[in-house]
Amino acid sequence: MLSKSIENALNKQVRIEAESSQIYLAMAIWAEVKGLEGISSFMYSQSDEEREHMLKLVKFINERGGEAHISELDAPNLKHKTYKEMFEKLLEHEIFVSESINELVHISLQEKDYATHNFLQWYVAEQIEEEAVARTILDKVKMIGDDKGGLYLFDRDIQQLTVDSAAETPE
Ligand code: OFO
Repeated sequence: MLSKSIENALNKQVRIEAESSQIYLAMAIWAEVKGLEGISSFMYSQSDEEREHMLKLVKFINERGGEAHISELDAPNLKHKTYKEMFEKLLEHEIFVSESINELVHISLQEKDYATHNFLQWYVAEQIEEEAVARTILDKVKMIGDDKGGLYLFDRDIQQLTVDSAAETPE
């Protein structure tokens, strides 16, 4: 059985995952209307993943005697000056999510809720992976700079990254 404070903290994370999904959906749209098809499909699949992260939390809360709460979401920022700026925001956002997960891990230990602590390890590992992907992408984006040919190839290659990560998405 979840304590009220753990239930509230997990529900805060439900909202963060839902907002992450919205943020990446907005990024997918930004890229799609600019004809950056690869980047856009990468963002669509990131958005789907975040929804899965949210659902995993929802199920856990409900299974442990709590009740998942779906709250109102803030509208994501739709303006990015460049695709580089967009990927910088993606990394920044993932770092924010990691900090939030770390805080949850901390609370679960404080309350000696080892089941929740154990459940959260999946998110800890996932965040390491997501931050690493975001950093690798950003390094490539920085390397490309203003080179249009580089952007063309990057947009093509990132599509492959989407296919690869979808193949290994955990349930
Ligand atoms: Fe990428 O944030 Fe979910 O966990």
